[in-house]
Amino acid sequence: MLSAFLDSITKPAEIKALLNYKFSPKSENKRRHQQALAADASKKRCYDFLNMTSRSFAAVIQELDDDLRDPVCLFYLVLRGLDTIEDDMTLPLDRKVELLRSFDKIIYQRNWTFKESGPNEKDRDLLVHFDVVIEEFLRLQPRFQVVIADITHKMGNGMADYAVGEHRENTSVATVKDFDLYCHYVAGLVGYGLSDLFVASELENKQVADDKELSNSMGLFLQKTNIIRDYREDLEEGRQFWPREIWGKYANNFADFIKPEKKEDARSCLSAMVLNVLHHVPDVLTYLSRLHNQSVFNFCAIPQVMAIATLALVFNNMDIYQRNVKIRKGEAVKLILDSTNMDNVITIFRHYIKIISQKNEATDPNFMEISMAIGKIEQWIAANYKPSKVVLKSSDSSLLILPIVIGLVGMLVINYLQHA
Ligand code: IN0
Repeated sequence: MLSAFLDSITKPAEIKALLNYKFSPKSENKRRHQQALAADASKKRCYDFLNMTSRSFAAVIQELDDDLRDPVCLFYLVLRGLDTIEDDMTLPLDRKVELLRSFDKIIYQRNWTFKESGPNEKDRDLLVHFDVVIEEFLRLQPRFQVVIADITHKMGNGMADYAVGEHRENTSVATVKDFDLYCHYVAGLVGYGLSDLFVASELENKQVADDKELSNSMGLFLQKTNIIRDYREDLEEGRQFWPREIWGKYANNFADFIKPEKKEDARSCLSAMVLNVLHHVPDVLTYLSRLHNQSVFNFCAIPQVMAIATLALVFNNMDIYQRNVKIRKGEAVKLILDSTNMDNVITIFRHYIKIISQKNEATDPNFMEISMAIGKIEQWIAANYKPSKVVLKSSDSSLLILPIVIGLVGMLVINYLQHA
């Protein structure tokens, strides 16, 4: 926590956001939710799993309105179970494929548990106690159950196809089309399922679920950004998600990009990957602009603004080939607090698109195409958003925050002296 403050020490707005986040009172939604959990031990175990598997995203799920909170929580846990099986390199392939293809039936089997995950699988425990998830899944209204089972069926089979080597060339995803298909299975389908859950809850209009392309883009934008960011980590774990059709233009071997002598090819390859992701932005903004419910809007907008911030951070950033890069906690918290309406979301996207534009270099082979993709995004914004009143307070907090910064530095000095 202290290090999060230190990382943002020169960014008063982020310090303010961190303090705000830490000390803000609980929302009405969350209070009601926690009261309900106190009276329902079995449901509480599901939320404990949720909080274990994803810290910050779990908080966002728990802010959803009552009708959607449990369905989305269970959807998330079921997908996490499926993901853990897909991810596990210690499972024999035929066993893995059998599980993936039948997972939509497994979630209806009371008392089913799974102890075969590798010891290092981080969500092994979730599958060991999966009976808890299944029990709560079976308590959902059938209209929610069918959505979750339908997506689980499609995703499990898509993952199984990839696991047996379809759409791949050796260890690598082959074409951009294959890349889009893989991301559709693991993330686009999540967009389909969530949109169906929103509509089933009647918190959103039918229109939100009808436009499949937009729901798909919501997932692809997140997943592709993660795939770029995680180059090094995935490489070390023997996974390759970047399509050969893109990286093959710049190297013979996917691992070559970590070599110092390949630096310029690595730069070009990275910008080709970022260009591919930028194409999804207009769809993302269109989808978000169609949402009506406040809790659904926050839930959907937060991961998307995190992704555009991450994309701006990784663009032209050679560090991704050496280590994990992440946006500062203070930056993330500021984005979470700001993502409450479409005007703010547009302002945020504009900000990061501008950063990408400034990092775009005329010597890059993708310079022109990136400029055009950015142009398209700006056109979308100009056509759909009249320049409205400034909604984000920008620098007016910098003076207010000064005493706080001084206080923090004081705390640090005291802390240091105590331990010295
Ligand atoms: C998600 C998505 C998600 C949220 C809201 C709307 C969505 C619409 C379409 C597709 C996905 C949508 O968001 C989470 C965000 C998340 O988990 N963030 C991590 C941080 C990180 O870096 O991983 C966190 O721990 O906070 C997401 O990434 N995915 C996801 C999974 C299930 C559900 Cl129900 C919603 C994963 C993925 C693969 C991108 C779909």
